[in-house]
Amino acid sequence: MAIRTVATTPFPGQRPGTSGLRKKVTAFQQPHFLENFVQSVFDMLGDATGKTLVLGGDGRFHNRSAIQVVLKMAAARGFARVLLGQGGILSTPAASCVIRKHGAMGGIILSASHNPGGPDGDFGIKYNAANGGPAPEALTEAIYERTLALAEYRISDAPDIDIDTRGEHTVDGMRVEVIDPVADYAELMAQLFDFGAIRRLFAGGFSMCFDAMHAVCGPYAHAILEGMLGAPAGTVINGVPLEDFGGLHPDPNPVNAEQLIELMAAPGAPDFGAASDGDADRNMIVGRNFPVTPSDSLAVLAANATVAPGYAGGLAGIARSMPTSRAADRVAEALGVPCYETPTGWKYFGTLLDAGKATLCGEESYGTGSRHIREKDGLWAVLYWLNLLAVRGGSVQDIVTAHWQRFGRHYYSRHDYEAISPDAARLLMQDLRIKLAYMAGQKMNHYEVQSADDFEYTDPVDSSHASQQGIRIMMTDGSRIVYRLSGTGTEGATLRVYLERYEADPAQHHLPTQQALAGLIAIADSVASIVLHTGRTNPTVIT
Ligand code: VG1
Ligand code: CO
Repeated sequence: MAIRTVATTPFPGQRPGTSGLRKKVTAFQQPHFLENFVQSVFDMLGDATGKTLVLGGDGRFHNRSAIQVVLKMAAARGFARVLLGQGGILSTPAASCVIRKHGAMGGIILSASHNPGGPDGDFGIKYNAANGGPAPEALTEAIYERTLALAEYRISDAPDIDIDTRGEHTVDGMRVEVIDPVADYAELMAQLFDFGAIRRLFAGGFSMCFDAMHAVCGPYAHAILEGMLGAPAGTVINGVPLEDFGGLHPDPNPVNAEQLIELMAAPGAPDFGAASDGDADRNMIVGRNFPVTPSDSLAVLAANATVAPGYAGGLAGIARSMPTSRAADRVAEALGVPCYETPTGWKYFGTLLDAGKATLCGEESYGTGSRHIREKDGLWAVLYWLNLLAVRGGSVQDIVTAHWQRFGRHYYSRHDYEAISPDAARLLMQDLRIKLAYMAGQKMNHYEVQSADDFEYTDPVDSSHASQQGIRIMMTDGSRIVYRLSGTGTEGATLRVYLERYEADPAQHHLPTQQALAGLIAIADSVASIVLHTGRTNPTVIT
């Protein structure tokens, strides 16, 4: 067997976005496309001699053939060992867990997360560092620069290996250990949560529906919920990972997880519902006829953190992405701990977690996580809720409404305008930036603008800087409108408009969300001239 050096030419668009490089499967199927990116990642890493790489993916179409390519390139790069999830499967949180537990140099995760899959869908790849977290911006930019200059890559001509049989294999002298994708992760969960209490909850007749959306969480949810915790068989639905997610859009929100939402609203609904996304790092929590917003979920977990044994010592701090509602800030204030506001994307939480400054983190996009790994973690959040329900009793709705009574309610919604023209999206943002300087003090309906800016962030740990992270319009009553462009889409541009209104009065906590936000929604449209720029009169998705 030999290592071949293959001549190649750069692909112009290989800049990682909010979470890795995502493109259509057809883009990844072009000769050299995947290889170029993997070589560019490898070129940015130090000496791999004696080092371990973790490898796995969310099982979507193209995963299995991409795994073979990465293995052969890792052998050519000189890695001593690869830990590969059986069948090429590792959820994003499990990959983070395995990297940390086994002291790997890093990991490659093949996933386009919440993006649709299948031959006409999306594929993706991201590199996670030794702390188990997504490569920081400086590294992803260096990788991108490298893709633009790449002239060759190195790959072994060893044959494909059997990725479905656990145990040791060899690729050109490099050891490949095919591991159980669930075991390390399940062991970690059992350390963090009171599995005894949750087992008793299920034994007492508590019912749940977990929708794995035919994505990678299925095996994890089956093993942990139905296996270790004794939930009845059938608790997990859509639990078999499929290459095209069975045609579902594996994004756990009330629009895409329609089956779960309907079930939770029907007579005789289970006590508790949850769903996770393509790579199992997102979660949606649903009570009986009562979806919980991710921002509220973060705040509720933070306020009740000590119910779980892994967090019995309390929180050092909370971190949330800028567009996430400020419900968590109120909890942090009450607990007397700091609340950090970061740009969108889990990579910005890494330094805070490594430095012990934050214990819990969250994003409005159905992402919650903690210091236990360096990625958001869907099933972890679900287990946290189960632990809370087991200890506190009552329903999801009871817990959330009691939380609102104590802290006030942050009405929250995100309006997405998908697949709009990139030029129109850029113009809209440019126009908004020009308007920023004149906005403070302006009266809009019954709101008054307190301040407006383009969010910038300086990392309190390593002082790295990120600018143009979203335009914020902040009202004197604490309400906010935020605009930013998505960094994960693969078709045109996606405009996200985030709306938040604070309501202290419990008598006003029962309003339908869109109604409560109607005034802000009208302002958001007129300030940014959304209809004019995009030609759209309505958002594509409202969550
Ligand atoms: C979106 C979300 C962001 C999340 C990212 C990755 O990014 O808004 O909060 O971290 O997806 O999630 P964007 O740039 O499209 O708004 V996942 O589960 O797709 O890796
Ligand atoms: Co995801």
